[in-house]
Amino acid sequence: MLDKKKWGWWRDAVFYQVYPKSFQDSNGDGIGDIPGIISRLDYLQQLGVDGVWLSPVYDSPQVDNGYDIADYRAIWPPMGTMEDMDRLIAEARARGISIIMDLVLNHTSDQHAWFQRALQSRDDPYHDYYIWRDGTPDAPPNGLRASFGGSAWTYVPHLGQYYFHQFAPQQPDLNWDNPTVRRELYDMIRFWVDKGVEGFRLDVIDVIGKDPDRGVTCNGPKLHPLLDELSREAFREEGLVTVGEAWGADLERAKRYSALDASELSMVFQFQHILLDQLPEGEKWDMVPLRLTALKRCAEHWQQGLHGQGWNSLFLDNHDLPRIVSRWGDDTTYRVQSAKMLATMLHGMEGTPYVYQGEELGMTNIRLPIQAYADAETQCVYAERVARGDPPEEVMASIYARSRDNARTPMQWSAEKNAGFSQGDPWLPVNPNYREINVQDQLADPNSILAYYRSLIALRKRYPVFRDGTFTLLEPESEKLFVYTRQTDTEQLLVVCNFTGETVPYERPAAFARAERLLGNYDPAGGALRPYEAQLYYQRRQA
Ligand code: TEU
Ligand code: CA
Repeated sequence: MLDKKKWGWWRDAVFYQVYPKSFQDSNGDGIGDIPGIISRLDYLQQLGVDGVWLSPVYDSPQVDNGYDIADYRAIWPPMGTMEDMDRLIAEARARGISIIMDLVLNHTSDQHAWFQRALQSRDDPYHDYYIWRDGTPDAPPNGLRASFGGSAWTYVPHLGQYYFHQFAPQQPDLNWDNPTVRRELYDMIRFWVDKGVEGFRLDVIDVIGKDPDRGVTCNGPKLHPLLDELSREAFREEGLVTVGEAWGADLERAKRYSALDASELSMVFQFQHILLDQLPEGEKWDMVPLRLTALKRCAEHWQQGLHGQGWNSLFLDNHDLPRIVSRWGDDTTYRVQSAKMLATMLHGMEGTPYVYQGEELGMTNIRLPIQAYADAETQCVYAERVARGDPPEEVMASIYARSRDNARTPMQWSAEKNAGFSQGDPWLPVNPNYREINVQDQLADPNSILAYYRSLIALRKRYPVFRDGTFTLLEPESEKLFVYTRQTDTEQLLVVCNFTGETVPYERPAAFARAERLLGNYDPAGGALRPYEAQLYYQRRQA
């Protein structure tokens, strides 16, 4: 077990993201809940993870599945009670698992008591908790657009003012210029630390320093001063792990976020790799094929750039992204091989890996009729694009590939009713492939994707080179193979991945000719790599 009082313990950790609504329902209402998560802690312990990042469980009207918080200090009743939450923290800790809460600090729900007061009058002290501009109904302050479509400004007639929201109109942005707001948030964070929470994932943290009047949202001028204060006031508690979601992070910014003096955060989720298969000036719905050389260059940039200067997070999946096996692997013929290959590619790198629920099973994307998508973002893009004249089949093709609901279908525990997720009607359909893809079968199969993840996680803990080694890209020009080494003075690792469904000729470098094979998704053979083959080789170095 890791010593979580030691600064930097998270460099040896592997985290697992739970999306509570879809993880395990315990009472048949079709909604995953905290008692359900508790009942699956043994599973997570067996997998070997050190912490769980819990997507929001706070009280919420669920316009955005809990990323619209109505009360930061209460649990959404269908999710359970505060006693359940206390029990989850304790039961997890007893298994060496830290609970990492999701902090949504940029906005609240419009149902939050603060916003309800803010709506009452311009003179209410809570009014200034949010961002308001005077105006007339037909003239918003500027043309800023909200992330889920439409204007970022919503008019409130009885106040004669607009409020600002970067996401849905039901998610008004908090006014970070107001010191009282910041104090409230820091106190709230202490409330959870006192409960035994050991870290936080900070939702859209790179937009809190915004300057909406100048049209600036991401990476605003006040961002780093605010983060510095946040960290000083709320996080410098010994051992807390903090990971910021930062779509706008480049390498220089990430160095600052994850600086070794702990002045800001432990690490950030950056998305440069995730943005590679969309049109540079477009949205995620505007898809282009992934070029492997671009992915490799991106990995090299981050691996070498943060080495010794900051810290990477490593992820391919989360609750906002399509399933990686459907995206960059092959979710039909080579599903098992390609899921293991993608995991090998990622877990061989320097940084803290995050496994998103179901990724360890090779869960895939889903196709639903448009009415069945629960996600607000999906509904918005459909309405907007069909209205502007895009053929509906084209819009649906993008949704099948990119909708956030791909990641949110219920966890597939078994071949039983509703995949063992719920006795009732699941809030979002279960992927019909649960009879072939589920935990129960994979636990019984030593060659399963699940077993492979367990091995990868265990290997990271056995060999320091996974944490410390320098990264060198080999075969940089290949559009088929992703090959790299990690090296320290005493150890070296070779990671070999075939990103195609073809057999590709390949010889290991001489330096690894006698290396030990740690793990792979095929029995080793010489001279070529089979479809989606991945191998990990290890060797001690002579001094
Ligand atoms: O996501 C941030 C965000 O910008 C997303 O809208 C993202 O761009 C989109 O999902 C990609 O298609 C965070 C949360 O992770 C997300 O679930 C929330 O909806 C959002 O913030 C608002 O809180
Ligand atoms: Ca339930």
